[in-house]
Amino acid sequence: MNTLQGWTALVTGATSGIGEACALSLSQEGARLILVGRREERLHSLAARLPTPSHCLVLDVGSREEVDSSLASLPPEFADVDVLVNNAGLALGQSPAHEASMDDWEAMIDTNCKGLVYVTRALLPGMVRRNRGHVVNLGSVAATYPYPGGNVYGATKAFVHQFSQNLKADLAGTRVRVTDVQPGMVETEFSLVRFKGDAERAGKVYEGMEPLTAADIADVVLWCVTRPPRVNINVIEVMPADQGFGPFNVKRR
Ligand code: NDP
Ligand code: 8X3
Repeated sequence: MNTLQGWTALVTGATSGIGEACALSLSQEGARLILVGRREERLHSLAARLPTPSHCLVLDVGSREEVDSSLASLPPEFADVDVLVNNAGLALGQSPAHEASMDDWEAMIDTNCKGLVYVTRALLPGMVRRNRGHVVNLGSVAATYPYPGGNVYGATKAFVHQFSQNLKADLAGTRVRVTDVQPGMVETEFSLVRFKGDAERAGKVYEGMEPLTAADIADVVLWCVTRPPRVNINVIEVMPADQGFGPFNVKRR
């Protein structure tokens, strides 16, 4: 199938996990790709595996200057972005709020909130002008369901949800669509990053259960993007069959 032939998609955080899987599936569907991330070698290695033309952008989405200058100087054949997958993001640590690191909190806010906003604001005017576009934001179940140590990470994903809904309000009547995809547990490098390279602790997160794969989420993203232009999927929440909800945390005396 080549339903996205003639489309250009930009995926942030394409060096790993969900972003890498989204880039692959969008390319397999015919889109040309702009691949964004900080690890240059991984971007080029992914580019070599894509069946369509691609352009690599080595940048930190949390740097407004880098985002603005790179996106303002895209090669002409990649300049009209139709699909933006705002995927770059991370959790750092899982300490209770009164013990958490302020540096970790700032890094999550800079990437998950500010980075997402910078990239969106840079690409949205072109989408509106061409009356064609789709912004897919990677939110999380953590936006809705709090858990111990989720604190600022959950709050950043709640920001992603509200920003997505408010974008939708501004874009009503245009053919620019907005979707907030909210995954539960997906086995990627997410937990390795969260626990700062502690592979044993990261592995325990998925022990004895079957997590989602990055490809499962890429499927969902592709499905949202390939609906008819009149259809906007506002929010989509996806969990592994093995994941459920915790009870209220009542401290009994
Ligand atoms: P990974 O750690 O595997 O991938 C994260 C990606 O984000 C990497 O490509 C990384 O690239 C990129 N990234 C991080 N910081 C920056 C930055 N400052 N600038 C540019 N790129 C950056 O995790 P996932 O694939 O799991 O995570 C992708 C998204 O999905 C995140 O937003 C995450 O919050 C969300 N999510 C993940 C879930 C999970 O269980 N895995 C569940 C729900 C949501 P590089 O380091 O090369 O810059
Ligand atoms: C990632 C899912 O439950 O680890 O967004 O916060 S969770």
